[in-house]
Order: sequence, then structure tokens, then C-alpha cells
Amino acid sequence: MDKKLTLALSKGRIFEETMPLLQAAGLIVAEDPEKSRKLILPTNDPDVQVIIVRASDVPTYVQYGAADFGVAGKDVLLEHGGEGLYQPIDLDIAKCRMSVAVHADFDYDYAVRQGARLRVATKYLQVARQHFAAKGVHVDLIKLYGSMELGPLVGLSDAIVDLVSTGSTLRANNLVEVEHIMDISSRLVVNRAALKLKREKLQPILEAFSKASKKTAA
Ligand code: PRT
Ligand code: MG
Repeated sequence: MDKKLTLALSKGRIFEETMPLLQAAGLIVAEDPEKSRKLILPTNDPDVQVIIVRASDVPTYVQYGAADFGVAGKDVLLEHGGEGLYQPIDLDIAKCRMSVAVHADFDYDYAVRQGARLRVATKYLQVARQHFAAKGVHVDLIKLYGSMELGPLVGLSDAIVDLVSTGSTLRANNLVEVEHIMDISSRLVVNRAALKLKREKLQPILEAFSKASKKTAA
């Protein structure tokens, strides 16, 4: 096994919010992924590199050992299933919530009381399926890959299951949050084999991440 450590991150909020944690571990990423087209970014440590992947692909790279560790949202990890991944730390970054939302004119509580079959558009099939099953609500799930907010506006669905942080996207589209399913934050995920074989190099980084994320959370 290569002794080099590879960290999988996605561009945007995860990359930005992971930077201070890397810094706490003494690691500086040399290039800005928003400006560079490179997918492999070196750090100041020749033994540590960062790869830039889609947010929902982070668990896959780590599961197969193409990356030794990565940072992924709980939303992404629940859909992936977490196979082959060790999840030692909640980094408490990229926080938001997973919610059910409907058009402001749709009486969700009434529809649920009536036992109506609801059409729900979402990227998060696993979470949505579990949520409505636990409530005993019958749903037809419609898989989307983005812009779920459009679903109720054009009659694709009665409701959506999506991530909400400030709520401004919902407001801008005349949607209202009717159920809070769970709080979401990003977790550090580690390849199970790398955890054993690269422990010496990994452990201090994991400890620094853990300490630094507790500090910002406090
Ligand atoms: O964007 P892309 O399709 O490439 O992938 P992605 O959307 O999965 O990646 P990214 O970088 O947008 O999100 C990475 C992770 O950040 C997610 O997996 C979440 O764990 C976390 N996160 C935190 C969020 C948000 N906050 C968030 N607000 N992910 C997405 N959003 C979206 C949400 O889906 C909705 O469309 O922002 C919109 C709502 O924001 P508000 O502020 O208007 O409520
Ligand atoms: Mg996004």
C-alpha cells in the first residue's frame, strides 16, 4: 500500500469548512479548487494530497480505498449506506437540516390525516422512505438529482424532502417546511483498511481534526 494519504473533499462549503481543520493538523492545500481545474491538489506535506470529487461520491472513493479518508454530509452517508467506512468524528461543519416541504397552499396535515397517498420528490430516497414508513404515510417517491424545490411548483410532486439551511430557497419559491426529519452535519469517514495500515500517519490528523472541530463547536 502507498504510504501517501489521500483525502477526498468536495468543492464549495465542505472544502471551505474543512480548510481550518486541515490547518489545525498543520496541512495547507496549495491551490484553490474554485480556481484550479486540477482534481488532485498537493499540500505542504508531500505525503498528503487532496482529491476533489462530487459530494455524493466521497463515500465511494473512501470505501474502495481510492481515498484514505474524506469528509461527507450525513445526508450523503445515509444514502450511501456507509459500507466499508469508519466514521470516527462528527466535524460539526456544513450544518443544515433535512426537512419535508410543501407549497404554501397545500394542507399537508390534512392530507396526512386523510391517509392520502403523497407524491414526494427527493434526492434522498433512503431517508424519505424511512421517514414516511415510520409515520405510516404512503408515498410515491420520485428521484431527482437537484432543484427539488421546483417539484411542487410544477405539479411533479405534493412534497419534497430536501436540505434547508437559511430557508431562503424555500421562501423564494413559496414553499413551507412542514416537518424537520433530522439535523445534518458533515462527518469524517475513513477507509477501514487504511485505518489499520496507515494508522501512524492518519492518527495525528484525526486527533487534530477532532480537537479543532470541538473548539469551533464550543
Ligand atoms: O452541488 P452538487 O450537486 O455538486 O452536490 P451537493 O449539493 O451534494 O454538494 P454541496 O457542496 O452543495 O453540499 C455538500 C454538503 O453540504 C451536503 O451534502 C450537505 O451535507 C451540506 N449542506 C449544508 C448543504 C446545505 N447546507 C444546503 N443548504 N447542502 C445543500 N444545501 C442546499 C439545499 O439542497 C437547498 O437547495 O441549499 C439549498 C437550501 O439552502 P437555504 O440556505 O436557502 O435554506
Ligand atoms: Mg449543491
